[in-house]
Amino acid sequence: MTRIDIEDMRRLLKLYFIMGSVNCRQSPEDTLTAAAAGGITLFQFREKGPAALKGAALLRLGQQLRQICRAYNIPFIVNDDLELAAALDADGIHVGQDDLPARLIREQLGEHKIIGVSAHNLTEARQAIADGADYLGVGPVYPTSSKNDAQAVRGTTVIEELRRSGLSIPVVGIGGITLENAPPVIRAGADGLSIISAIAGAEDIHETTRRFAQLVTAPSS
Ligand code: 3NM
Repeated sequence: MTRIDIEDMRRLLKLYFIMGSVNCRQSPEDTLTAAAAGGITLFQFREKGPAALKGAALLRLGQQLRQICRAYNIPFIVNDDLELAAALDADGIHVGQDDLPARLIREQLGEHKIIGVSAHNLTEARQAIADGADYLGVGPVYPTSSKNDAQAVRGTTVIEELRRSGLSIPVVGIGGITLENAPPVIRAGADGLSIISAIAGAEDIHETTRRFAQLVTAPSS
């Protein structure tokens, strides 16, 4: 099998929901089901932090979330953990700058899995592309409380810089994105929005997701 088509990747990034059990107000299964029904296009299982599940409980939750994604035909990405990604037969993996380099992951996983890389500047973006990344997560665009070790807030400048430099790789903006502040992220050249708390922490997850989905498909965004 071959690498994911670049335009298919762009479409999948439109509304990229990321979540682990620590991000949820209700059960993770109900949270993901509501977001899936509301129109997310891609999901990342990101079980991080001191209260993160481990071992059998981690695997069990991963299997349940994987099932929900299958039912809604939403590709399932695992954050950072190659072993877990293999155990869950994930569609891809997302890595940060401190994780295994994308080049090694590509060697291990082969061509047909999606590989995403977090990039915070042009140098990291170019390296990730050379290493075989299918998409970049660029952030934090706005202040976030969902990532303890987040880098300095950069607004939309890095996304703009990337596009000005002629890099056409699919890009998703991440960090503090809400319904109110999302439009500039798309205008800057991102293909989509990556969101944890504005969806996982919403009072009405289905309705909030539906509004995000409208925003990323609206011709004026
Ligand atoms: N990565 P929220 S910011 C997982 O800058 C993650 O690379 C970031 O969560 C980066 O939507 C972030 O709740 C957290 O702000 C995004």
